[in-house]
Amino acid sequence: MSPQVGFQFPSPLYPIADYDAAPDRDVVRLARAIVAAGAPLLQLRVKSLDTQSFVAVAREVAHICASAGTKLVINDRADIALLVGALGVHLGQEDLSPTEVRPWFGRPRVLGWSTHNLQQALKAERSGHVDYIGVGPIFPTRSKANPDPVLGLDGLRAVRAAVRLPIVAIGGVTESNAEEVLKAGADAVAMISSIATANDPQEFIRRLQLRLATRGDQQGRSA
Ligand code: TZP
Ligand code: MG
Repeated sequence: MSPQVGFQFPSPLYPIADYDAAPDRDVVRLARAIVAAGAPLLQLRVKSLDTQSFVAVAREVAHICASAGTKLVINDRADIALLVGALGVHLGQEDLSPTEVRPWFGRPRVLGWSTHNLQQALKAERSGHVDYIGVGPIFPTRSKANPDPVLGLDGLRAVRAAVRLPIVAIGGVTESNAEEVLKAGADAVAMISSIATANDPQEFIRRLQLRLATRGDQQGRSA
């Protein structure tokens, strides 16, 4: 099946509000800061709550996103994404597969799939059900339990050369390396701990969005 074209990341920064990484586990507050910074897209990642509590948090975050026009993606759970009216779901390799989810998670809803090597990325593209892929971990990370082997920038370049789907790079991406990751072919960079541990997450995101959005101009000027 030919790759789906259509989805594009609205910003080179894809912030993830992670329940376990959030200060005091106040992921709603963290999401509010991300939205207040003007992020057009936000992923909510909750690994350690029961389903009812996850839904309650997701409803709150969905409300905050809706009031600001921020698009919301729910990690792992397409059912919760549907329930709270989120735009999309981000699935991992151990979750329900895109083939299982897409029939009831219809377009224009967005389906992202985490991939950790070239074979998985090619499979995502061939499936025809995936709107974007996560690729990582690019660098070592502590935000994921049992992470797959680090891909490095060369691994990212190899995936970029092989697939047309939009790529969000994840794993160990920080303010200092984000630009080189984008240069290596990612369309966006996802961050968990850099955002959650920032002194002022709202100010951090505002600054980083500006820096990443103008990086083309800067490269042009220095060339
Ligand atoms: N998938 C691959 S690495 C990762 C996920 C969810 C965690 C990224 O977190 P951080 O803190 O930005 O390295
Ligand atoms: Mg998952």
